[in-house]
Amino acid sequence: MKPQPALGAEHHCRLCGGDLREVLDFGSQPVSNAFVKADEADEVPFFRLAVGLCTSCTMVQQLDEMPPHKMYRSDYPYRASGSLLIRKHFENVARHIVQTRPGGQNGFVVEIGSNDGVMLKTLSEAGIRHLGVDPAAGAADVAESHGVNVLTEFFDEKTAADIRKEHGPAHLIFSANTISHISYLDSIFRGVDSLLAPDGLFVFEDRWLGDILEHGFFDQIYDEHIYLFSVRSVQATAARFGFELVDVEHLALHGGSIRYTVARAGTRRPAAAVAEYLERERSQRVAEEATFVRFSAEIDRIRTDLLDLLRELRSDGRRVVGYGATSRSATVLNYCQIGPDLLPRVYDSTPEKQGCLTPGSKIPVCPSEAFADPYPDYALLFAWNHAEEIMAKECSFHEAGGRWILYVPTVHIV
Ligand code: DWN
Ligand code: ZN
Repeated sequence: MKPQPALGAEHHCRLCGGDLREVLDFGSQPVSNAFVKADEADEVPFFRLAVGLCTSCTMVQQLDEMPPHKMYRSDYPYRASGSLLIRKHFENVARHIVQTRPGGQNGFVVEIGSNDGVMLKTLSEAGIRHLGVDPAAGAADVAESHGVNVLTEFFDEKTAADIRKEHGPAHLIFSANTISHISYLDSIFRGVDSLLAPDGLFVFEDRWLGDILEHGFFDQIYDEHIYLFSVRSVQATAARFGFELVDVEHLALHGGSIRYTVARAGTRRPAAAVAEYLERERSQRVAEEATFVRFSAEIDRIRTDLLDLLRELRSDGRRVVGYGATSRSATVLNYCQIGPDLLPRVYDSTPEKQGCLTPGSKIPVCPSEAFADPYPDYALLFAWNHAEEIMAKECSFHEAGGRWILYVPTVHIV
């Protein structure tokens, strides 16, 4: 994966306008959640998935991007409630909000990217004034069926102004795995500025660049992840719009995420954790090109090892399948050029994905209920972030002699 040397930077940072140094190039990649039927498979859009490092604010971001309406269609298949781990996580988030009651009795909570209501439904049950904002109509319908108030829109400064006019100020704006997915962050922060109460908080969770680089999670790079946030780049971005990063909390979710707490500048004393994580990132050199040169060599190592293993197993007549038709699998399958010849099917529990083909690589997605009919010899686990839950659920596979293949941090079998 040889990134093109920047001959006079043709790409500029979306936030500060600084020069972007190209550091990773995964080539042509599809819309990662375009799980469609066979007759539509050739219409799946592709783009060049390349990543740049801003030489001034250090924000890591995609050089090109897939238009949002092509990614977050009404039939966007991802359902956050699809995993016990995720449901528990957001029940804890919601319980904390119910206990702390931002804004008091009549407080108002807005969630950007509310998906199927996995978090907000607990607030709804507790009678807290709330509003989810999510463009994916299918997921929003599920949320509404659980009594959640949803606005089926993209969140930006116009939507924020409309919400403020109708509901008044928000005392908490929460978001998970969404803010890093939105290229027009300037409009997001201006929207938050117009909607948030003077002493309100903007809290968002996103996977952390530190863990991606440390553990080789290259599959966290796909169309939806426009930015790979670090504490330093989020701090710089918040400051650009009159906000201040006042706290950070590390979460194990998705291989390692950070919960960022942002307040209006000067309204709260930053917690010690902010400086601690800035120091960790400095010592980990997350804003240095050399770190990405090493990372890119690791990615190529994984590709070579994974292809060698799958080809060897095939020539030994072993039956190998995939498990978890994750968005992340798009990068692995298309960058490694893995198709139905090496992986005849992928099992997944999401009804919206079953009976479809994986984007680009066109591997059939089958219901996970059929995983045991009959068990394969090996299963390549794309949903490694749910390994504990899946391996417990499928323990009979292992007892029957089946083995899991994992590809991060390196290719190995368990
Ligand atoms: O950032 C994002 C995260 C939060 O969710 C989004 N951009 C899109 C999506 O990413 P993902 O598809 O990589 O998410 P997950 O949670 O890693 O996907 C897990 C997949 O595995 C789902 O398709 C469901 C499937 N699964 C399964 O088949 N059996 C999951 C579990 C727990 C299972 O038991
Ligand atoms: Zn920048």
